[in-house]
Amino acid sequence: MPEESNIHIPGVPASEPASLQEPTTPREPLPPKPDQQAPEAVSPTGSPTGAPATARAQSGQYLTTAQGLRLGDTDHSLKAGSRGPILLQDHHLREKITHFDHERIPERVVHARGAGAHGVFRSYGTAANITRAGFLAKDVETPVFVRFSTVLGSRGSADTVRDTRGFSTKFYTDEGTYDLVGNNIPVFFIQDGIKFPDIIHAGKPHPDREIPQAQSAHDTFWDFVSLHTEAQAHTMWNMSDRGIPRSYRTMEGFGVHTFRFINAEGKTTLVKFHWKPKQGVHSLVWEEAQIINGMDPDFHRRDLADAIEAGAYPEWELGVQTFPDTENQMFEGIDLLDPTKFVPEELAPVQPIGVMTLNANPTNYFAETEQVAFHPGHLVPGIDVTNDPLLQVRLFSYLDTQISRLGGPNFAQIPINRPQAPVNDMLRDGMHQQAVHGGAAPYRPNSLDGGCPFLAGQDVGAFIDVPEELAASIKERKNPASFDDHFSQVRLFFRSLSPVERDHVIQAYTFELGKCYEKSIRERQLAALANVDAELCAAVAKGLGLPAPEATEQVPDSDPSPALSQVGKTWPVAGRVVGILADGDSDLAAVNAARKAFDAAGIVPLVIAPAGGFLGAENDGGVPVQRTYLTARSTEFDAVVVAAPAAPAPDAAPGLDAKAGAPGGAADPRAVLLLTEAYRHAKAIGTWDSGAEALAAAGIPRETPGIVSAGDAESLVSELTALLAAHRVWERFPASPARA
Ligand code: HDD
Repeated sequence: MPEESNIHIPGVPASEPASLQEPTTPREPLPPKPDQQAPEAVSPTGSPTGAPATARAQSGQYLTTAQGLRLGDTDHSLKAGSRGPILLQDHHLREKITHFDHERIPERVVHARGAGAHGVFRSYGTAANITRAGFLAKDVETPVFVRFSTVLGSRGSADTVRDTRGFSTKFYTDEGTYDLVGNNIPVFFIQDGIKFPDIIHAGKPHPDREIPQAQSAHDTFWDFVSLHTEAQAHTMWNMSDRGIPRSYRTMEGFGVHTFRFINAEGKTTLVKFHWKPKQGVHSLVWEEAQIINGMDPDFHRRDLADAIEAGAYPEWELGVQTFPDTENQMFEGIDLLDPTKFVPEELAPVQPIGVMTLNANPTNYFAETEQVAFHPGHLVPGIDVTNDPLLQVRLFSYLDTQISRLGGPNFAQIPINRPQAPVNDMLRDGMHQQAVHGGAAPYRPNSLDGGCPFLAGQDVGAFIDVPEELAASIKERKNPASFDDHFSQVRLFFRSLSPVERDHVIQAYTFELGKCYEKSIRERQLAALANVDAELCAAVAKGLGLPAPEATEQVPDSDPSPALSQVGKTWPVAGRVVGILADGDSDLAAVNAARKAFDAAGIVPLVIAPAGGFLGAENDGGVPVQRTYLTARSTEFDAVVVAAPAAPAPDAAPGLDAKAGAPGGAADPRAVLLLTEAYRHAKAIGTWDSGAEALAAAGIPRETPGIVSAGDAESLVSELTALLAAHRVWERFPASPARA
């Protein structure tokens, strides 16, 4: 937790507002109203009476129908004779099959694939001088539910595709539910929400064959992006390593739009939200991402659930960049209402205001992760929206989509969506109504129900819309001129990256455009890249075998933002995974010493051997095997230790049935593949002397960066730990072939 501090608003003297708002006393959340509580443990889930809500739904003593009728047979339909036709009167059969037929609901039109987790947000209180949101007062703890997602793919698509990631957080505050529905990229494709169907139709699979799934590497996407230059900013972030995060746990999150904070005195401040992962910011490399999509399409989902189950709770600090709420809402020449622009951290530092810990996996994917309904219009007193035209359209779209996705207007009554503040609405009836509302007068004003419920004032926590003065204007379909610059920040982003990250961007554009069939689309996108950076354009053009066009726009240069690069920093190593290649001939005492040392550093060591079970004697110094050559792939590990002698015979060609590590035998090609991939993906590799031959078999020179060799396990682990902190051995990446 940082030192407690007041949030500083650039351009506003520190003495204003005059006094720090005293932190409010931590409060117990109010108990939900009876009709807003979690469902009874018994009837909807089938659990025994009195069982906790998390009890297994299947743990009741007898199988029943939905009406509670005990059943004696659920395996045989009622037939006219054992070989005869099935009878219509079989009410159990009809109930069972009918319910099954309706088990699916429409998947989200975007962000269909996701993973969720429960947690808690603890506020530092540092923003209490600029917002009166109760959950941002000092030391207030608020339950949260977070859903991470990809944008383009269907619900069953793979996790590690190149795409934007959603980062949605539901804060169950005692002043009402607040949703922060953001992404892992701080800029968006479009400036006005009216174009959202266009960008999504372009990104989704082609309507004729419905391919490709969860990909932007196809003609319709690049057709739109190349014709629509305001999308270049977001696309550049997608083509960078940010488009392929290592884990949901290692992603930053952004609110994207500028929001408005309102403090107790009614003073407003513009803010941009940032989530900073305490685990560090890491990405995959493209080949790794592609391999994982085949080996483990649930990679991100599994990683999040496993970490939480193991007690390695992921944490993010929430921070804000703050800006004076001026009439033109510009900051350092950047229009704060333009969602295709970000504000470099060097110009407006991110000031921490709280920390979120995800500490529980959902009990039921459908009930929680699938049915959770986010909406940027779920606001609390102290936080309001701005006139960003993208946000304005979102305020319509999210409520609307839940009605078709969740089957009606009562989705707020679904357990995961229930507020944890008292609800006293006058919304009535509708599909799937769960409440039994008493009283006779669901309208205002009324005298029959004693005039209840009453309207609240600001003093008792009412949401009051900011009385924003609007400039005299004419009704028109038009953007302000300040939205016209579509290239300077794209250039700023590209030029802020390290050379190796720029190479990755070049390779990504070359890959994606290489998958487009229409030459005119490739040429048009190259024309856009020419306005971003001549070197980038030339390198991609070379890879595509096309001439590099000249720039057509005068694009202003700006200072680079070093904060945008993921290279050159070090991060915590806890939770990183190291594979130890070993076999029966390995020095098992050393392997066990290495496992212990990794464990002490919070790193997860997994032993990979030719077969499962134990290396050596189970109860006498043996080593348990977690992965076999058949089940392991390099992509699961952040570093590899070679503890197997794996001496290849000089003249033996590796064969699939070769026994790894057999003295004088050929190295197993799967072990060799694991090492070559780990090497190619710039991962640290450690050996004992005995592992040197395995490296040689994989063609890995020992005298290259990130290959460490040590006599004892402890020094090896300490050297590898230092390398892991930098995430990869960056200098090992070759320059892009397109640039060479
Ligand atoms: Fe959106 C879902 C993020 C622009 C319309 N959006 C959705 C989700 C995230 C975002 C993270 C998944 C929520 C979940 O996990 O359930 N969307 C964004 C961001 C945007 C953005 C950061 C721009 C800054 N979205 C945007 C626009 C529109 C939508 C401009 C419509 C005009 N988004 C939707 C939606 C979804 C959605 C159709 C699909 C499922 C849902 O809302 O609940 O309404």
